[in-house]
Amino acid sequence: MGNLVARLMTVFGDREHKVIIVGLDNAGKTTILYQFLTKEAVHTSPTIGSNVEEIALRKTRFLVWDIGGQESLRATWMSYYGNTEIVILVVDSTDRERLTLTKDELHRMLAHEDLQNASVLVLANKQDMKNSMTAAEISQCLTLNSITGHSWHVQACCALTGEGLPASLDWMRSRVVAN
Ligand code: G3D
Repeated sequence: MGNLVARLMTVFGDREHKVIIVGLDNAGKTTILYQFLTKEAVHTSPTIGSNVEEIALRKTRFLVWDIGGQESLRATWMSYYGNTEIVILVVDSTDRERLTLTKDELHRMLAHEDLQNASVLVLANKQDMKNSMTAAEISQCLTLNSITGHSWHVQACCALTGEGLPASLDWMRSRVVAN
C-alpha cells in the first residue's frame, strides 16, 4: 500500500521541492516570488522574516521561501537550509558596490553542510535598468566558475516584466527531475 501511494505520488508529482530565495535587501526577491505566482509585478515592502508560497510547474511543485536580506536577518538564513534543493540568489544587477558582499555570502552559504546537495540559480535581476551588469559580468564577479560541488546556472531577468523567469523555472524543474 505504501509503495502504491509512493508511486502514485511520483506520477502526480506530489512531492514538494524546497527552494529558498536569498540575496541582499532590495535585490528584488519578493517581486520575483510574486512574479512567479501571478506574472504581474506587485508593490512590495522590505521582507521582514519570510514569505512562503507554493509554485507549480506542470507536475513539479516547489515550496519557495523568500528570506529577508537585511544585514540583521542574514545570520538567520542558515535556519532555512535544511532539505533545500535549490537556492535562488537574486542580485540587483545595478548594485556594483555590494557585489563583493553578495559573493562572500554566496560562498559562505555553499560551504554549509545542509546545502551540500543544493543547486544554485543566480538571477541577475533589474536588467531593464540601463546601467545594469550583464549576467556574464555578474557570473565573473561572483566567481561562479569556482563552484564545483554544486550545479549552478545564471539567468538574466527583470522581475517587473517577468522576462527570464519562465526559463529559470524550467531550469529549476530540470534540476529536481534530474535528482
Ligand atoms: P527584496 O525582497 O529583495 O528586498 P523587493 O526586494 O522585491 O522588495 O524589490 C526592491 C525594489 O526593487 C522594489 O522597488 C521593486 O519594485 C524593485 N524591483 C524589483 N525587481 C526589479 C526589476 O527587475 N527592475 C526594476 N527596475 N526594479 C525592480 P520599490 O520602489 O518598491 O522599493
